[in-house]
Amino acid sequence: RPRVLSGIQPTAGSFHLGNYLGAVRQWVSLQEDHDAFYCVVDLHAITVEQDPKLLRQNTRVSAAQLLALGIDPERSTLFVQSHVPEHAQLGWIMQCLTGFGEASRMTQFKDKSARNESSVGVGLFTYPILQAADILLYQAHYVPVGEDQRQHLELTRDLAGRFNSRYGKNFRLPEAYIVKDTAKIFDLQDPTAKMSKSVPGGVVELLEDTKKSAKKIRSAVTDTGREIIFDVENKPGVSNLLTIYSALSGRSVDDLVTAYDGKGYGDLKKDLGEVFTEWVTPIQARVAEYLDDPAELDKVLARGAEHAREVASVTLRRTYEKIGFVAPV
Ligand code: AQP
Repeated sequence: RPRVLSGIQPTAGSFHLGNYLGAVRQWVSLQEDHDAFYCVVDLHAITVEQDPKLLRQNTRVSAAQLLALGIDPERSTLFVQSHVPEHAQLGWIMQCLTGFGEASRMTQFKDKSARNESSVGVGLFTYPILQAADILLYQAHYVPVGEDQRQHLELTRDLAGRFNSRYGKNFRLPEAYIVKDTAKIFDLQDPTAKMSKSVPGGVVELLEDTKKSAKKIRSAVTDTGREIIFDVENKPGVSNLLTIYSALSGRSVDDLVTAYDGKGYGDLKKDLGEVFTEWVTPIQARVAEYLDDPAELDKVLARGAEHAREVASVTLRRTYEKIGFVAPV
């Protein structure tokens, strides 16, 4: 079975709709017929300052959300990145292979560092290189992510190719797995920008009070005119709502456009609020159940890490050998 790997940061506690529709939804469907590895990337989280207590809590909350959203630990390997030290170890090797100029071209770093001018650490800069190590350790065929990660995936492929040509074939070149319709979910207040936890306001969080989400959806910025049609250029706000509605309800965008013919933006938003609430309420309940038993949750994660290490350690050992490190006796 082809292998997939992906990760999600535990920084905010709650995932948002962009994380779910852009990535986690695909994780759930891919586990059916792939050898899937999914991790909560806590090493990535500390590229910006974290409160230790909150980080610990949010890591468990993230794992609980993945389980509640449908990741089955019997079928997928679910683990916490810091439980598998090979990530940091291969991360160093990948850093030594990366050009400074090459890393400087990453647009996510440029955006994030522009927003946090006072506290930009080197870790934020090298983040995509650690991400490359995350992927290459497992020899993943596919990496299910949102559109914002495409450039990082290209870097991963470049680094893998460079290593292979310098030291001999060692890494599989992974492909981004990006589902076009939901590749980029937009902010409800600014439908030309991606929904992102660092720009709160138009972000729908899975774990917030559903009344709050419904209100955010009701007050989403829509476009001039009155017609409910899918037209990303001219009607980015309405198109974004239709994308979300379609993904959550399973109805096609065309079907929705027909159903809302002659109705107003207000109707669409009110109904989408209800669709979201109905979808997320049982998920919230399941998250609470998983968090009620953190010892059991930790056990699931420990089992995942054990399996992940079996795979990761083989790649790391081979990589050390190719580089010329003397193996310990
Ligand atoms: N708006 C989005 N649309 C589609 N996919 C998205 N992803 C994130 N935002 C959107 C995808 O979610 C996965 C997990 O992402 P992450 O752990 O890197 O989270 P993030 O990038 O920190 O999430 P944010 O909200 O985008 O945070 P900031 O503001 O820090 O960048 C990834 O596959 C990502 O593509």
